[in-house]
Amino acid sequence: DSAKPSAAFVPTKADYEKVYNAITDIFDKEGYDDGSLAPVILRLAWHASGTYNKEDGTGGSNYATMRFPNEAGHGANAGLSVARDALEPIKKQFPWISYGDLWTLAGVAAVQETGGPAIPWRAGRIDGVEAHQTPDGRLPDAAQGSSHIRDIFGRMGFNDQEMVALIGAHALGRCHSDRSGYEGPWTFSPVTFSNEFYNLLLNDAWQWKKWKGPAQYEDKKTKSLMMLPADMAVVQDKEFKKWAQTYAKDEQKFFDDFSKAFSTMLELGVPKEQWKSEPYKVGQPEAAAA
Ligand code: DDH
Repeated sequence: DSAKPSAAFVPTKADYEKVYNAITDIFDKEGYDDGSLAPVILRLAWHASGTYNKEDGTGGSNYATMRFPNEAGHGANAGLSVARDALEPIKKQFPWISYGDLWTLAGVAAVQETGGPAIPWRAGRIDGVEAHQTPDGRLPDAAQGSSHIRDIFGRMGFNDQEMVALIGAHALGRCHSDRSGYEGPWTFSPVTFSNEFYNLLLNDAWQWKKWKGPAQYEDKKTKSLMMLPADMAVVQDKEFKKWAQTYAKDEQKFFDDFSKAFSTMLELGVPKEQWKSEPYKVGQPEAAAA
């Protein structure tokens, strides 16, 4: 049999670099929050991936099931249409990329372009059908504490260290009263990826915010920063606190551990045979990618 050349377009790393560049072009948005869509786009990548259940292999980024009304309507996903809609023109421009690959690559870009570590990533997710949607309740509830966090992230296969590293993403972005009900940013620089979340959590004085909204903390000094009950659990739990102290002291260690855990998170639920290559670094200078 003579092998017929396939007519299908086979994207290379250079093609994903083009998608990456198109994504970074939409981040800056004057008048929106703190001037960038990067935080809400990171949240989309995480919520698309964090539904994974290691017991039965369901959920995760493979099928991009948040495209469907049922999962899009889960309480935890409130507000993420902002991120999905912002990425839609890029899907139109590069119709060959799957939604799962697009959303996770956009999460990589959000971390990297706000000054965070390089996140190894690879292509291979496919678009699924409505039946692939996961039931509500797989993402964490901000009102709860460490045992809930261990249940949720343990179900994805993560250990204490990885959980604490992943939650450090709250250096970025803010809460919106019309989305989650909570309000305000975690840090003074919500469009810079850093270890500030741990520093503030450990070193600032926190008190319950007096307001009609859901129970959340505010910093005593300026009353302009916030922590969720689930964030506070990171210093209330002895095992978690050890890692928060490590990451507050050593930003490079946080970056290294976040990169590993987040890269793993973005791959949850994707069958091995679907991957098109080993993970690589997109959007990084060649020297760093080598
Ligand atoms: Fe988160 N997060 N998150 N989070 N998250 C919210 C916003 C953002 C929890 C609750 C909330 C992670 C873990 C947890 C980001 C990234 C990550 C909001 C506010 C709530 C509530 C939503 C709104 O009102 O707009 C809880 C609970 C947990 C937990 O671990 C127990 C993780 C692991 C990540 C990650 O990226 C790896 C980001 C970024 C935002 C800011 C979004 C924005 O629009 O700004």
